[in-house]
Amino acid sequence: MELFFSPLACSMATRITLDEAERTARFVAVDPRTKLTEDGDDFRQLNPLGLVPTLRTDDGELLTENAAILQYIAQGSTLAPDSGIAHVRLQQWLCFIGTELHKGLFTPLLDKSAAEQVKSYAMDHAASRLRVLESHLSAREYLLDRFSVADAYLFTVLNWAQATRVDLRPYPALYAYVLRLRERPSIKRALAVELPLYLREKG
Ligand SMILES: N[C@@H](CCC(=O)N[C@@H](CS)C(=O)NCC(=O)O)C(=O)O
Repeated sequence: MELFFSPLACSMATRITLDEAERTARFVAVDPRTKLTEDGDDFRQLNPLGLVPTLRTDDGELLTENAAILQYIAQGSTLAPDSGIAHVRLQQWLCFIGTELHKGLFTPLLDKSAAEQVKSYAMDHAASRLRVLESHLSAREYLLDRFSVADAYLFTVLNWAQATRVDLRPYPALYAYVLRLRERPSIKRALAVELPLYLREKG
């Protein structure tokens, strides 16, 4: 498998999941500005949107979209329940993270070209979304009954808060969740690899 990623981007959830599932892949960095891979190839030839994560499977299939890639890697493991209500809850959380948090909140806040009005519109919806998580996590350790790919994705997205005006401290259960997951070995290893790459890329 080959994972096309950019440091600390949403593709970090895939790195965490590969580690949790004890699966290996070749990691190929994509420069988000030039859209060139570290091999010097034009990433848009693989994914016309130029978005990470993109995964090339051992069978040569090209997969895009976090929710699909995470579940592909976690197939057959407890990281992604594939039947019953737990499967439906997993879809619920992956959709919530991908739409309400990733694209709805953090993408405009992190986009240097987004106008202030766009950022403040996104912020208008932040508290209600974060309260949903606060309420859910105040009674549980993970989004589902045990660590799943949804936690890998949620951690990755909430990790961006420190680069934005989103403050997680008024949400004690959510804040504790992030601090707890930061100590999880797979997440520690992912951050140890990707943070230096991110800092180098930022110059
Ligand atoms: N819908 C896609 C979104 C992926 C996405 O937004 N990736 C970001 C990094 S977190 C990206 O590659 N951004 C580069 C760009 O917008 O040019 C998914 O869920 O995988």
